[in-house]
Amino acid sequence: MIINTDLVKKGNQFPNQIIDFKKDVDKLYFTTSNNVVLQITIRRDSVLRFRYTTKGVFENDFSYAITKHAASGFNKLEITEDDVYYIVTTSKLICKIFKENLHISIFDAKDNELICEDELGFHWEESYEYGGDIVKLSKVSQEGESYFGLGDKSIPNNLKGKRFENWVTDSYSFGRNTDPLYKDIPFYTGLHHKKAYGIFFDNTFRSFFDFCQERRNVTSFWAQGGEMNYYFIYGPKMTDVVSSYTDLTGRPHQLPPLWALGYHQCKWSYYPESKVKQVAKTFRELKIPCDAIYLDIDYMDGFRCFTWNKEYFPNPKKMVKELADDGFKTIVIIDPGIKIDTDYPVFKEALEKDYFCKRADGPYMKGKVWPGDCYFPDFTNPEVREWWSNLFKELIEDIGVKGVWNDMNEPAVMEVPGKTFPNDVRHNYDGNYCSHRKAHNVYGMQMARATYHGLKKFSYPKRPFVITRAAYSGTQRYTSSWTGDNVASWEHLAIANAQAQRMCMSGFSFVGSDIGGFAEQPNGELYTRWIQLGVFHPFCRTHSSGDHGEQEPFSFDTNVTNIVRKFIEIRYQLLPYLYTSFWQYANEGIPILKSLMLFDQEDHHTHYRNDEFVYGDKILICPIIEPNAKGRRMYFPIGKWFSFWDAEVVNGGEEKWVDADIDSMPIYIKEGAIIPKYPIQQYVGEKVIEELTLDIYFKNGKEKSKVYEDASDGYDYKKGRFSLRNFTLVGKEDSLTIQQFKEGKYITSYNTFKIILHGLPFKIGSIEIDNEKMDMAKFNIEENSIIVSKEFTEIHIIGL
Ligand code: MIG
Repeated sequence: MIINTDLVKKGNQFPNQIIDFKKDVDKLYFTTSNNVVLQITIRRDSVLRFRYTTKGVFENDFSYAITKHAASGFNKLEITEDDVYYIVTTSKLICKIFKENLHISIFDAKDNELICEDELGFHWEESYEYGGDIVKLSKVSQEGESYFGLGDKSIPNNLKGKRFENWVTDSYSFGRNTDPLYKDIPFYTGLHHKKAYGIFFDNTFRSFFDFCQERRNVTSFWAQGGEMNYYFIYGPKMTDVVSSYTDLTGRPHQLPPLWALGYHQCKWSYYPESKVKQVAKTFRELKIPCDAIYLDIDYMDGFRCFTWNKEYFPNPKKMVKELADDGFKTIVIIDPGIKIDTDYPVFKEALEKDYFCKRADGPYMKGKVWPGDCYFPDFTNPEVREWWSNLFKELIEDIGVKGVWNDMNEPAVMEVPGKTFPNDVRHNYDGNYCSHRKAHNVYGMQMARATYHGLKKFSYPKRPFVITRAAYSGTQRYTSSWTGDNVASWEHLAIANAQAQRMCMSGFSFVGSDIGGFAEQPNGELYTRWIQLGVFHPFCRTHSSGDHGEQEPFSFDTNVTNIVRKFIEIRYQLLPYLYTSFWQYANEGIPILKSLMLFDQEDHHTHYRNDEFVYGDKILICPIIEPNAKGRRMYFPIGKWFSFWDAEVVNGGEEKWVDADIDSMPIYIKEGAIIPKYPIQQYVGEKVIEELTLDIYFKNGKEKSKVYEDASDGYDYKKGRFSLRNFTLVGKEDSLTIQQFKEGKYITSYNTFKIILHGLPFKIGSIEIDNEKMDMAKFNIEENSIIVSKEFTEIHIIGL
């Protein structure tokens, strides 16, 4: 008898030829002679799911990423075969499965063009250490293909030529190319021959993506365990790819309260109470709009979650109320680590109820974080999540806190290799018991989810607000996010721009960076330039570690304060515009920031642009990201653009120099746009909006704009109490027509619009509003404006 005790490493294994095919409603099963099964699910005509097992049977099908609200259903499904392939045809796609080796090729059903094809296709290595497989897949990179997405990677837009790792990590003071970072969003978009498709690799193990780095014409992805399980999402428009991806992984369950789109001020840490109040007061004295102020870890008693340091904050309820009276919402931090302290009720209860994570052999997962030695709730256990959500009752209902900030939820552990839990820690994973290898990347997401449910419950009838650092695909349903511990440097300003754009194209739009930088200290110029970018990010918050001095809009010289105020005021004026973009994102998954290739993928120049982006769908932004700049070169997408500052017109389709001294930045409005504006407020709700300004930019042609409004908070909008104004502008050489079509039952507080006309190529002879001639004496010549009823259906402006 030969006894071989050495491991036989077989290396990569591959599927053999297909020997069996079965169809079960929307699922197709292809079995190979070596017992590999490929399951293809037809989710929609443009969305196919591919799932492989090497054991003949599939594991329980469970995903934290896929929402139960995802659409399904298709118009066409036809399956044919010839000697070489099985051919699956929907109304959008043709998918060929090679009988010989299970390789996949996918074509556009309209013109038969090749979109995506396997190179080695699915293959695997057995995982001798942990059981199961290391699952791998490689695809051919098509000619001229570019790659985008993948979450918060700190590099310029196109991912081609690079390799990435997904393992949610506390990356203090990360830099360009630091990988991995705080989030795992294993979703990318490929773009070639003007067509875009997406791949979402829904596998929570440590995963890797290689975009033509290892081999020039090959893109591959693999994970250290779990299933090869990915969704192929066809566009061909990149916005449709992102939108379908968010249909699968979800969109925010409700709009944020409007105040959450205001300006937020944060620091590690504002304490004691007198300091918090002084900061708040200074905002009001200097008339710098601000809606939220944050309490970092020092508000707690010995860093115990759900407690207060009574020396610094003797009466939190009173303080929170006084801040609220002045328009400030208080947001507090909550970390996952629960201090080991038998006199601490949260600890005691979790211990009694067996809610803490344990190591493989039984001991608790003990780790050092801010409170000292801690245990950590297993947020992948639904019962733990429910318990956790209830812990927010007092903070929200009683004390009046309006938002919660989840930090350190990678989870971060101090003074250990890897800065997180060891691999052997056990998790419930909603009944799919597993080790930390599988649960790590979703731990933070499940914590944020539990926090969100608590806030949703106790903030009712108002909307919840949560912010998280760690995330996996789907986290956008519950919470906003920031990009973690960046640095006050010019390079980081550029990184913040890249990360926010990348998060948006990865389905997660409610994001922003620590404005000014978390570590180290910006000078006034850097802070100013960062604010200029930050006010055009969906989430807008200054935050700093505080080790290096003050970082508020008024911590620099008065010139900085004045410019910063001016830009925060622009954010507040544009709130209805941002809110409309958010509504489009929450409804249709349309990214709030559109990198230029998302805005116009047909124009190949856009594929290589990084700095410029479109805010919403009408405002082109290009931040100044270098010191001492008096302007910069930027690319204008095809079409005409009006300067926000003086309505000067620029013809797009090329790169141009733009002046932008420190008090300015390049902001351009798309021709034909109708931009809604509110008056400047010091906080949302400070004023009753008595008039809505509509800035109208001429276009020779047609353009549509929308304005969405509702009660700014609460859930009435879900019952139809919203106001959606659909505007259609049609400009000709000697006339301009604006039509309004209104939907929804919400009645806005204002009764009139102030319409300001920009760039009319003709002199106005007469104006008709709903077929009645307007008295031209009412035309404000200085401002080029008219006041009209908000109920108008058509304005007709006729040239002389
Ligand atoms: O170990 O709570 O990213 O925003 O101010 C640092 C203190 C913990 C990291 C967060 C940062 C926060 C800080 N936290």
